[in-house]
Amino acid sequence: MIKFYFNGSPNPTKVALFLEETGLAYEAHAVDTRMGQQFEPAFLAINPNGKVPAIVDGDAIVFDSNAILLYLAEKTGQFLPAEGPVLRAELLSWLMFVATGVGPFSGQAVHFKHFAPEPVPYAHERYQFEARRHFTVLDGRLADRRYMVGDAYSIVDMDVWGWARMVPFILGEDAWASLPHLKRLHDEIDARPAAGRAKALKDRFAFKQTMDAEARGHMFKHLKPAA
Ligand SMILES: N[C@@H](CCC(=O)N[C@@H](CS)C(=O)NCC(=O)O)C(=O)O
Repeated sequence: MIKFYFNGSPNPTKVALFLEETGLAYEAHAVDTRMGQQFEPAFLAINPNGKVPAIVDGDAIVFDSNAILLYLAEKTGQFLPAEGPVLRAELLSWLMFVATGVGPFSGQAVHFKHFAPEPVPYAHERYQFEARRHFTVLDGRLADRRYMVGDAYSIVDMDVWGWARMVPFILGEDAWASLPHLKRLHDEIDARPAAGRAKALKDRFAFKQTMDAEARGHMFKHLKPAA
């Protein structure tokens, strides 16, 4: 039975989507990052980076959402594009694009838009610009194709959905108007029963809801404690 360490944020939710799409047997383990559970020794032994998601599959430990998607897709043979070097190259390129671009820039955009203790206009504008630019690259990719790679729904689409869900929160409620192709893919995936189950998984656990001083202390370690 796969152990799935998660919270309700974008990176774990795309792995939850894969687990729900495939029906793989898994046991969900909540890691409440607002309570600092990502830094407990037992979890750091699984992911020394102290972030979710991570999975334990027998003797195999995998952390980082894109590594987990690729690992599970290869293990099951599901949601991978057809074989061949051309589609394999596209799969790796787009997975890495989401892993190193869309995710980190969106994360920083969210931080400076919603959570920074004081306004930092330069950082806010830079990360808004870069997050929007990355989503625009995805939108362009989807302008003349239904799915990100090949002609079938794959782990790259799940990866994109995980962050696309957050577009209004990251860029603002009006952002969808300029990302119609990405919105179309988001809506298609979001309507799948497995996506509904993936999003609802967090509701089975009592995650801390408030981003108070204690939560900020756990999640933004560089902040000095209040005097
Ligand atoms: N590159 C990692 C990023 C994981 C990540 O940033 N996880 C966030 C939630 S989406 C987290 O655990 N944050 C807790 C913290 O930063 O302390 C992935 O794709 O899985």
